[in-house]
Amino acid sequence: RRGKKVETAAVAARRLAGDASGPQVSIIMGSDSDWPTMEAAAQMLTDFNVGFEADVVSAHRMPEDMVEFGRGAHERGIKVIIAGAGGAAHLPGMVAALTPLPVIGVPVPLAHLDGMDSLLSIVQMPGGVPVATVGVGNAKNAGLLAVRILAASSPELCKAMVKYQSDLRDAAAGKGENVRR
Ligand code: RP5
Repeated sequence: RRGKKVETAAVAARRLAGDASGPQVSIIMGSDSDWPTMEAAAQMLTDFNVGFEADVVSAHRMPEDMVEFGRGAHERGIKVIIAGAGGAAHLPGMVAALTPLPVIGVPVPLAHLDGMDSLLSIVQMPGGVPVATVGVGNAKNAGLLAVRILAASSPELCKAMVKYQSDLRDAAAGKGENVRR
């Protein structure tokens, strides 16, 4: 990051989300340094026209803010939380303990251990406190999973997801033609 201007998560989220009022999804992360990974979730939500907010809520450096966020998210109308963190990645699990909402965890890979530390910290939750964990660095799938959760009660979003899947199929089949030739 040094020497390079990095757009902060909150600023970039405002840019992507436009004027979206009443966000349905909250994207939180342990540090601004997680944003280059987490941005893919914001992009998916933007593509499906789902309102979201994004900010840094560090479990270790801002524990009181994390508790306030976790206790209040559902009262603010948030429906799904996407939480990303790297290393000793306690944020998704702690927020899942505080909120009744579904929490999707994104293991952010850091310089050491290739994200295995983040993955195991997020995925190994005790029974009773679920975190839907996506693959290491796969914030795109976190965004898509949030859309699918919302689509269960939104015919419009469900239709958009069916179209997305049909496009995926066409793209894959198109590539297959090249292989067969
Ligand atoms: C974690 O520590 C964050 O989620 C981030 O992945 C990692 C490093 O944070 P910085 O030192 O870059 O702020 O809590």
